Amino acid sequence: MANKEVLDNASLQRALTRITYEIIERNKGGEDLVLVGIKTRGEFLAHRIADRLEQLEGVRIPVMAIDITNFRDDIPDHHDDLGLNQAERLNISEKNIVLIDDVLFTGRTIRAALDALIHIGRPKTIALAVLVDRGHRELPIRADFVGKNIPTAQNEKIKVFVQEIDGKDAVEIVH
Ligand code: 3GP
Ligand code: 5GP
Ligand code: MG
Repeated sequence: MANKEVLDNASLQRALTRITYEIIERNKGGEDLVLVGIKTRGEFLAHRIADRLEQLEGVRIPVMAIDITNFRDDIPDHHDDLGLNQAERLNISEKNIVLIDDVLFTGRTIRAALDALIHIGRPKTIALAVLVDRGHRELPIRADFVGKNIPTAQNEKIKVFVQEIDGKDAVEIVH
């Protein structure tokens, strides 16, 4: 099984910076913006984008992390538990949410995340940012901001490395 690097450290940084500019452009300075990172790696990417937003715009955008495992429709016995205590639940009503995940594949995770968000409030808008879109959607879901489109075969896997847990920033395709 050979791994091929598709984003190295520098290109991953550039992709996150570009997504940040696109989010700023869409949200005019970031008013009422909340970033929601999907655990595990989406949470770290959300914090990276928040840091860039602060550097570029001088505003600190709130970040919330959600664990949508319990909301997935393809997991038996799923139940509505976001893995958040009350203090970790931000007020998302009337906010512009950008959902952030590492890899977009079938779209089921995002469907579950939309369900989870609407369970806790009524956002004004929800957009989606992903580092990698690997194709193979099973639902009518698309990303508004994409780091890199990587067409994959069903049996290929994308490996996302983030410094915080993997010791490096990179994306590899596993054949
Ligand atoms: P995460 O960090 O976003 O939770 O290597 C672990 C990561 O790879 C996890 O992502 C895990 O969900 C993800 N992963 C790799 N291949 C697959 C896959 O085919 N399906 C799902 N659901 N997750 C995968
Ligand atoms: P989906 O629900 O769209 O099928 O998959 C999206 C979620 O599953 C993402 O949060 C991601 O963690 C995980 N996932 C699906 N396929 C892959 C993959 O090839 N690589 C990685 N790293 N994660 C994947
Ligand atoms: Mg993920």
